[in-house]
Amino acid sequence: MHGFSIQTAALITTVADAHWQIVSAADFNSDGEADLLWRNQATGENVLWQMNSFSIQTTAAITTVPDVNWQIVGTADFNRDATPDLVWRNQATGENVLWQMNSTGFQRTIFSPLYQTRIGRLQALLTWVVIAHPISSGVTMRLRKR
Ligand SMILES: [Ca+2]
Ligand SMILES: [Ca+2]
Repeated sequence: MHGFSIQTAALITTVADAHWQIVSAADFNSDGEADLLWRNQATGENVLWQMNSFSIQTTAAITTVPDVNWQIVGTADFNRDATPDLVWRNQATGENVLWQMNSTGFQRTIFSPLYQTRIGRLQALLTWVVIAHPISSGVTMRLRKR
């Protein structure tokens, strides 16, 4: 590595079921610590681990999306409310959906999609990937061929 070195490494909780995959690491509750978003590739369940450095602070289930063709392909704050939002892409149909996320409650934070907006149907362009780009007035998206 050039200019980078590992400062600390620590084991976090083992998840034996390999269907669970980490699909995003972002600070979903704005406490300055990155959190881990998991998606089960078999059941479509989605779970957020709110992290405190290397330990799990709390876990919260968010809306299950049973159709596993839907995959989270991007995480960025699209509406500038300091909460990361989720970009979903259906690998079978090419549909793309943005979930603007919010957190409510004080001690027990609940994450849910605020609303869903269909952001484009690109059935013929399944080989394209979505890239989020921060710009001065917010975040825009563009597609790049794989
Ligand atoms: Ca956090
Ligand atoms: Ca947001």
